[in-house]
Amino acid sequence: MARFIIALTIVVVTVITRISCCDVVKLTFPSGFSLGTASASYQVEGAWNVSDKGVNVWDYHTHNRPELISDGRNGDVACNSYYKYQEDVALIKKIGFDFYRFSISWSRVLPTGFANVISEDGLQYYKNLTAELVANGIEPVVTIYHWDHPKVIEDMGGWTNELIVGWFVDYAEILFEALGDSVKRWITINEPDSFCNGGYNGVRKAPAKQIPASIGKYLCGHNVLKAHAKTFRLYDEKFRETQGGEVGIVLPLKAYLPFNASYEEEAETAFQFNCGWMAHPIYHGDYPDVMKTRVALVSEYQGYPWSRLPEFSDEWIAIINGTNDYFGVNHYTSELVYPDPDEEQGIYTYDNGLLTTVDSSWAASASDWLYVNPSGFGYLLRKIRDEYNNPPVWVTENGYSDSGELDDYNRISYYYEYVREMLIAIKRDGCNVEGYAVWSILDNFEWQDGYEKRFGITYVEFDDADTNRTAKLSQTWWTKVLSKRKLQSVPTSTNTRTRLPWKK
Ligand code: GBH
Repeated sequence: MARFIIALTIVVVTVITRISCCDVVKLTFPSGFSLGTASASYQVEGAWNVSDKGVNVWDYHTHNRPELISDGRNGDVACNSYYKYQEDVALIKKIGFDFYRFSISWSRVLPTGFANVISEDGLQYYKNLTAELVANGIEPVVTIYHWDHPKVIEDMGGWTNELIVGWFVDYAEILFEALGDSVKRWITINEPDSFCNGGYNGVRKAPAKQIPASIGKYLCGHNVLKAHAKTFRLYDEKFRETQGGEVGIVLPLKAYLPFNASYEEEAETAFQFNCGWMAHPIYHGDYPDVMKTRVALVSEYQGYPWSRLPEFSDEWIAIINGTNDYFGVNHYTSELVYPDPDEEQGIYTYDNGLLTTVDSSWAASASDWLYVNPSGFGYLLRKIRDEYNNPPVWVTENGYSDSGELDDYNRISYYYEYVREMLIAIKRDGCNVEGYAVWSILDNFEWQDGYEKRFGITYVEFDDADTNRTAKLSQTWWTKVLSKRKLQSVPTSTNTRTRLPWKK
């Protein structure tokens, strides 16, 4: 009998624990949680040469090196959002999002690249878009820079020239002045790792400069940190008191998981090279120790008389330290990390000394870099909580690519699983996530993948002059999620509408 009672107690306790666990992670959004959707100027606007707009690096890159874009296409027209912004806003409202994250095209606002000429038309477009959002009760979240800087600045070295810091701050100041009464959440720079690596250490992103041995990449990151910090300081000095907004940077973060239990330290190193590269200087002052020692070591091995990772003066460390009002995270996927076996033979190929792979159980997407591993999202959010003293986090992008299916069950299940992980991280683990954005509201120009990889919850007919939009099933699903403020189950696949043969 005693045994039976003990057994019964165990069962009851287990059930209660389970229930309270599930209660904690009921799939509702916390009150005050902000749900939005995102885009970027070059990916959606089109209108690449209207009015007095200047040429930016992506105009130049796609026009001059179409062979570097998988379908040879460009953002000249894209989604036509320059002309269709009212339709876009109406759609965002209909779906029920709280905020819209869009970016500003530097060369549309400053045709010469510099602050000597401000394009009235260019600025007016962003004033109109912002006003339209506000009038419809949608919060504007503005990215100052999402990869499309003026070509003239690239002619002078772009992000590898420290003078860009001043030019960037001039540009940001014009935006704070023009839009800051309505815009309360600013993102200085989107994903330094992506354009510094893709653009100055390879050819996947503009300006496609293959500067050897990550020298260009690290220099780019160095100047990004300075530009971000100076912009933050400017906001503090001139705008914060009257405008009362928040300023942060957005980092592209993968979850780096140990390939097996003995590679915890390697996973930590991968995290520091990815997230810590930008976040450590911003939250703790200076680059992570492991980055400094590893890059110095490999640089020496390669015969450089100095480390390819630049150094900050004490002055710059102080300027950069503490310049994030919130932590912006773009998250899509995970990787498994293990040590490069060559290093045992004394051969140093990679600054971080690591190789990565993916688990064969992770579902694929249309993008070669995106595999589905929802638990990585929770892992990453807890890591940020622990590493940076639980800062307020805004997930500024999360999404899944396919080739344009209208009944996009894979996308719905991706969102369900990933958002569920996020809700658990918030409710069970106390991660301070305040907002989340769906990438993307529309199919759009996917950089080196052209129009072939689609991330939208809305289908866009790029071959039609009207660039018509059609709801995908995931759009309908998000509409329901937003109206209930609760995750909805994933519909099971019945008949599948494949991508449209568009009817004119
Ligand atoms: C985001 O980057 C971008 O902010 C957004 O503009 C884009 O549309 C969206 O993702 C979907 O791609 O070239 O093989 O070295 C996501 C993070 C980081 C993913 C760079 C692709 C390049 C892999 N990206 N990464 S590779």
